[in-house]
Amino acid sequence: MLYPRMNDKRDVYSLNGVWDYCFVAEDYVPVKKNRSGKPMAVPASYNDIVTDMQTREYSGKVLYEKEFAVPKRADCLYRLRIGDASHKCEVYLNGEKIGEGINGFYPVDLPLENLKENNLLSVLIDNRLTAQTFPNGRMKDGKQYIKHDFFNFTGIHRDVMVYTLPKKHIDDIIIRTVVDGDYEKVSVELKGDCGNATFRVYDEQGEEVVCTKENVFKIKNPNLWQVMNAYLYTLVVETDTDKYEEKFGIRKVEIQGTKFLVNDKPVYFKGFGMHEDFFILGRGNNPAVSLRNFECMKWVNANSFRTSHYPYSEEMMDLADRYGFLVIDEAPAAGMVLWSECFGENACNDETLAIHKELMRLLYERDKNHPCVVMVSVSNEPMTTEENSEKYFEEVFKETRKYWEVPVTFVDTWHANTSYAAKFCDVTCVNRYLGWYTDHGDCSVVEAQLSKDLQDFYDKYQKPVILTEFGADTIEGLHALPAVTFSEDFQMMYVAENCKTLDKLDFCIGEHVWNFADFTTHQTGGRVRGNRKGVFTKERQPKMVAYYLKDRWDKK
Ligand code: BDP
Repeated sequence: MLYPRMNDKRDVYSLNGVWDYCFVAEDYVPVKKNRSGKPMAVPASYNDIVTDMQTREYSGKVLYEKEFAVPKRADCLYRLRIGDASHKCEVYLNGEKIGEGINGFYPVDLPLENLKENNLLSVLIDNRLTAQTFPNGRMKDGKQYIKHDFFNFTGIHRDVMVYTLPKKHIDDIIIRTVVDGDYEKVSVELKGDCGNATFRVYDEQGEEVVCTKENVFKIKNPNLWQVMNAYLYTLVVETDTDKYEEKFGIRKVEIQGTKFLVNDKPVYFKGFGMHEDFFILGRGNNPAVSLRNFECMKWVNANSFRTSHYPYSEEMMDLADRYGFLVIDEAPAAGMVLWSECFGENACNDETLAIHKELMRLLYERDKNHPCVVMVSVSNEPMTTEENSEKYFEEVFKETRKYWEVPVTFVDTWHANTSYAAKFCDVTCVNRYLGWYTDHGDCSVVEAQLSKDLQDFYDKYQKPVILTEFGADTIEGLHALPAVTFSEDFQMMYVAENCKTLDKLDFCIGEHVWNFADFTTHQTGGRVRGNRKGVFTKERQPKMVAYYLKDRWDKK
């Protein structure tokens, strides 16, 4: 699956902007333009744009429509690309169904076969979460219940494009770099009707370093893609009829004992779990916000993040490649609680498993060429204390490893002896809120409890460990002596206490503070304008703890 890029063989037309949207009945079919639509921005969620609660928190079907026209050329094929419509969607062109998106957070890429002079594109979204959607949820009496701690943002969240392809074209490019003794082999696999292909590689100065007809070639004295010191080559593949340009980095990922090696050097993961979330935009992709996120992470001396709790935009992944961040690429499998059949339609079942497997494959299709992806997470905090989760995750891991060559994990909230799925992980990833959700306000419990928990995991599985979440809700500007919870003083003490403990555990290879920035959640008693565990505010300004981390991570 190639991202739409414009060149002398391919056109790209943006359909971003103002669309029409409205809520529709269960059996609605968009055979002709719906005249009751109101204006809505794309890409964006509608939830934080509207002013009434019923619209903000609506669960059901939502119709997005856009009229468009593109220059018609007889010599090419037209396709539609929606970066993400959350969650499931059906797509209609001029009243005819042309395909669907099985889940939010993934691109929908469909042929546009019967384009007219003027066209109507209708995207019928369903934002309801059940045990067969990702994330999981539950509908009861028309009401949405969810187990995860982030808002169910709805809308078309990423760019929408119409693009053209030559009739004989490259469908996909898979780039593999082999870093062995001499660090230099690159192999390119092409899919599609490619015929006679030429491969050219340009370095960052724009100098051509390779020009060949062979799909396996060497780069002399290559620059490796290094953590926070990325080096990206540009591969240009040209066939008789088509051309495509893809960036790649040369890097090797390996686990040796308790070490996670990138290009043979051990790395320590310093960074965050995050969310795609910003004022008014909701989950809408915005390059300025993404860049501010990266600049803040670089400033604080982070070197990595997890795409908690769903795949982030392709544009974010491109930026991570360019900055040199290590990314743990997470599937949208959050809130997975029920494997037991007694829960009937509320239980995860074979259908859930089939979709989960397909989402792991689609993640590979989308992200395979990104050097930043050094590990894949199949789920966040599933209820792996349920016996049936063992078989389920065995299959999900097996499927994921069919595609991905990088280490595979999931993020656990249970204990070494109670988690049925911990054994499948290449790296043990654990979330802990000791002194926050347990022993609230008492940082003195952290050291003993955290060391024991992590040591137990290590003793049992002998895998390196990352503390993938720890954090404390904090209201910026609130200070307290002694440090009580929600103050900046407490957050700093809390984070420092966890970090100090990790420094004593040599099997521990990383710390991801929860969260990079404050973010929107559903309304519950424990959340004041959402989750406030950000090291940065929602405006992307540092809280006091950011200065502690900046100093610590500079030295680490
Ligand atoms: C963890 C979840 C994360 C939440 C966090 C919290 O993985 O999504 O936001 O708790 O409660 O268990 O802050």
